[in-house]
Amino acid sequence: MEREQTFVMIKPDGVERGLVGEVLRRFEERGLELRALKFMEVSRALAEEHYGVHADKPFYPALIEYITSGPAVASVWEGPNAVEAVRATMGATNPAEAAPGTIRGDYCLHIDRNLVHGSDAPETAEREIALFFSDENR
Ligand code: IDP
Ligand code: MG
Repeated sequence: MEREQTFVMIKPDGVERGLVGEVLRRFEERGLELRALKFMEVSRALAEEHYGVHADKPFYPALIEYITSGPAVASVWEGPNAVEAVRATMGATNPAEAAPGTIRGDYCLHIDRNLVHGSDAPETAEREIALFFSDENR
């Protein structure tokens, strides 16, 4: 299986609730390797760029408010099939439907506060890593 990298963000609710260590621990225990880690405020411009594909969705304005509502933690993880491994460890987008044992299934219940973001494909991961770890967003 090919090694790849993926981008993970612990969203502001995860930081606010003191779940940063728990979320990082789950990815580490899964065997993924931490390659970059940063505590940061996500600017409105960065949030809009990151979630650009959702710009025409009804939840978009609330999503931008959510992601910019407090500090977040950005990270890069590497391993075999890392994109899918992270998505499976996070659980379904809607926490109400996420399986117990997943991060979302264990720690949240509402789709508008789902704790964590993980890239959905290797190409997306490349774009998101470049975006969050570019010089101007350091
Ligand atoms: P993902 O985070 O699992 O990749 P996406 O469909 O890409 O899910 O949606 C991005 C984010 O937008 C979700 O993680 C969630 O925070 C938010 N979101 C998605 N769908 C809804 C919705 O129906 N209501 C409110 N927020 C939503
Ligand atoms: Mg997505």
